[in-house]
Amino acid sequence: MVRDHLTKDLYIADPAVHVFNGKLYIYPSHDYEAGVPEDDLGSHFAMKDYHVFSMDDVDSKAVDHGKALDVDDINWAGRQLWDSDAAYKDGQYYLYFPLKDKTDIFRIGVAISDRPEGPYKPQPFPIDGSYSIDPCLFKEDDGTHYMYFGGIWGGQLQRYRNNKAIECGALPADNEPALCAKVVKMRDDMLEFDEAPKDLVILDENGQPLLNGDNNRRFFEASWMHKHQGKYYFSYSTGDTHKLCYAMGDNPYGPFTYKGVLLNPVLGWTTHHSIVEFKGKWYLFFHDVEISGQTHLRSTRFADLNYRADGTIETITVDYK
Ligand code: FUB
Repeated sequence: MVRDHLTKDLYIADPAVHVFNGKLYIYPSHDYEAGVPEDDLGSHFAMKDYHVFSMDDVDSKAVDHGKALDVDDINWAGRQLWDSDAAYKDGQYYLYFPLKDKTDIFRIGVAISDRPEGPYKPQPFPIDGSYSIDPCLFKEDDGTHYMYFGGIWGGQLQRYRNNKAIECGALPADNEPALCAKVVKMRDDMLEFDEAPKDLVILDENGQPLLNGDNNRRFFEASWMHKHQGKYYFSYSTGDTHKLCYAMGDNPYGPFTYKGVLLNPVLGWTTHHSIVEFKGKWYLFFHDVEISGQTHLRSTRFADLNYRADGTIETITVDYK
C-alpha cells in the first residue's frame, strides 16, 4: 500500500528514516523555492536548513520538530544542504550532511545533539577526506557504523578516482565499469572516517561490475543500506533513468549483486528513499512531486515493502490515477 504524503506544510525530500526511542524519526531535505534556474548540476536544489519529523506510528500524524540545523550556523558553508542522515551512539545523535564549501566543492559535515530532533551543533570542519553527497549511516550488529555516500553529475563523484580529485572530472566510457558508491567505517567517536573510503562494487548476474553505460542499473546517487535476515541490501537511485534499485551482499563492504527495481519512476526527476523496519514490518520512504508538480519541490510518503521467500523484494509502483 502506498500512503499519502506526510505533510503539505513543507516540501520534504530524500527521507532518511530511523527508529529512535520507539518512534520513527524522519531526516529529510527541506526543499523551498529559491528561485535558482534548473540545470543538470541540480543548482535549483538550493536548500538552506533541515527540519526533523517524527511519527509515533505509521498511521500517526508526522510532527515537525522545527529547524534542526541552519546553513548560517555552519562556518565552512557555501551552499546547498542536500540529503542528510542521522545515527545514534552512546547518548548522542549525529546528523551527517553534504554541503558545498566556500569553493563550491561538496564535503560531508557532522553535527551533534543529545536529542534525535535536534537542534544540532555542527563541527567546525567537514569530515577529513569526505567528498560528494548523500551520506547514509548503517549500524552493524556489533555497533560499528559505516557511511555510504556518493552521487554523480551535480554530486561531483565523477571528479574523484581512488579518493583523489582528478583533472578531467569525467565519467568513465560507457563500456567501462560504472563509478561506485563509497563505503567507509566510521571512527569510534563518529566524527571522522576510520579508514580510506572503498568502492562499493555492484556486479551483474555474471559476476561482472555494472558498466557506466548501463543507465538502467548502475549507481547514480541516494545510497541506503539495510540488513534483513542476515543479508545486506544496498539500494540506490539510477538518476537519469529515475529508478530505485537494489543489490544484495554478504557483508557491509560487498561486493553486491544487482537484484532489481525497488520503486518504479515516480513523478519528478529525482528519486530517493530509505528502508526501515518498524514494529515488525518493513517500509520504503521516498519522495515525489505529486503535490507541487515541480522537480525541486518534493514531498515525502511511504509504502509497505514486501520480501519474497528468497529474500528479493517486490517492486513498488505508485498509481497516480
Ligand atoms: O536533494 C538534493 C539531491 O537530490 C539529493 O542529494 C539527491 O539524492 C537527489 O535526491
